[in-house]
Amino acid sequence: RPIAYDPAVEADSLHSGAARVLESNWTGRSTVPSRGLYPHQWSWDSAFIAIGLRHLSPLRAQTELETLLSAQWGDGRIPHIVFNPSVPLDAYFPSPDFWRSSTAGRAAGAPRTVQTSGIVQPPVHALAAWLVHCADPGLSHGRGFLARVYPRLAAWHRYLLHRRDLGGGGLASVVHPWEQGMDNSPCWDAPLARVLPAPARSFRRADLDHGAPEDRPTDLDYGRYVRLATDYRDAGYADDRDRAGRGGPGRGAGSFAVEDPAFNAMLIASEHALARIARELGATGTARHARAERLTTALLERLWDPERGMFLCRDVRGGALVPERSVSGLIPLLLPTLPREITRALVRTVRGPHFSLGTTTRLVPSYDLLGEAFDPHRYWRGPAWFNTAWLLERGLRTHGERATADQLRQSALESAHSSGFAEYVDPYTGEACGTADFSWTAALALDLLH
Ligand code: 9YW
Repeated sequence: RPIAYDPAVEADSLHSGAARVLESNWTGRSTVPSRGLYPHQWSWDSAFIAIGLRHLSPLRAQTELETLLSAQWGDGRIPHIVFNPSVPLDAYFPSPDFWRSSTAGRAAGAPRTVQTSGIVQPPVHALAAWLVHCADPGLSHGRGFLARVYPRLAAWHRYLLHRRDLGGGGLASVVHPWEQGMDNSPCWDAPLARVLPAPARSFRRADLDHGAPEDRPTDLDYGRYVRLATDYRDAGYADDRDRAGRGGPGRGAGSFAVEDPAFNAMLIASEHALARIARELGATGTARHARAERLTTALLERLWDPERGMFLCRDVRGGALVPERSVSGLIPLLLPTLPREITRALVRTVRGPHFSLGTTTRLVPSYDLLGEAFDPHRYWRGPAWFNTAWLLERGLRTHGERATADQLRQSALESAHSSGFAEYVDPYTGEACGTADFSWTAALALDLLH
């Protein structure tokens, strides 16, 4: 049921509440997603956090991204977690002694002085860097912010476009559900079914110390996550395409490879942002815009489903599209140069019965309301998240869908506030799920407020 809300009265307290969350989750060089559940630095969290932090302190926002980029590997990958050495090993699983980045990742150029995971997360960083720059161009120029981050962001995109084109069609693949960021999305059920789960007794989940089991992925999911990560680590985190195909179903590194619409849309949006950064630094940026266009064409060719009116995931190992509707398939709305008939279809789908934005749902659910696997409380199998709301709001605005964008913005602000900056919410009621005082919820609410 919608909660009574007076925007004028609430804006102040929303602003100060969000600032308080970001202040208390700041560690000095970066921001943790949540003090209890996620006590390290996460890659795409930091990008979203920087986007909000720029309104409070452009310097802290720049530092957030610089800290993340200083943990970049020699092959260009930005790790999905940068570990804080002062946090006890058992506070989060998988911990640094599981990933063993500085030894197992040596051939891939893992840093020696900082411990990280060996997988990646969605490449929203160049977009974040550009937005952070725009918040205070004077400070940015003075500190040489863009000049310092540009080569690292370019290497990151090079890694994804060259080492991760596992399907050979020009798009980047993820090799683990954690890489795409929507850990237990029903889109992974079929591709993951090929993966032999690691025995439950071989690891200890720390997440259940903080989250309700019915809001979190299952033990069986975790067994498969652990197997995939272990195999990738034991293969030295190598992304060689031939090796990736060899393990065969159920065993060996490379049994999971998926082309995901949101991951690739963020890459494309970031490539456009890199073009702007290049121009700001005195280059033309033309080649980057052209590459973004080629990627947009590949996205349409490989992942668009005209019948469902949205993008789907491609299971690279199985060789087919995954017939599940996830919010991921709506996020390409973010792209400025999509053909008009595609954006129209996406807007119809967002408002239609599978996502029901503006009719029965307040925010966009992470998964198909009519899908068999839908669960309004279980993590990425139905609940609404604030980063996807932010991406969609931006997409709707980009394509002139002002009324729907305004509506989504208003609901996101209300839900962020009334849920205590929850990690995610029930898409129908806005009821808080997961952990409270979640950093990207606070940061993106702050950004939507401005
Ligand atoms: C986990 C930190 C991360 C997010 C992911 C989200 C979750 C980690 O938390 O994954 O232990 O489940 O799925 O997108 O970056 O906020």
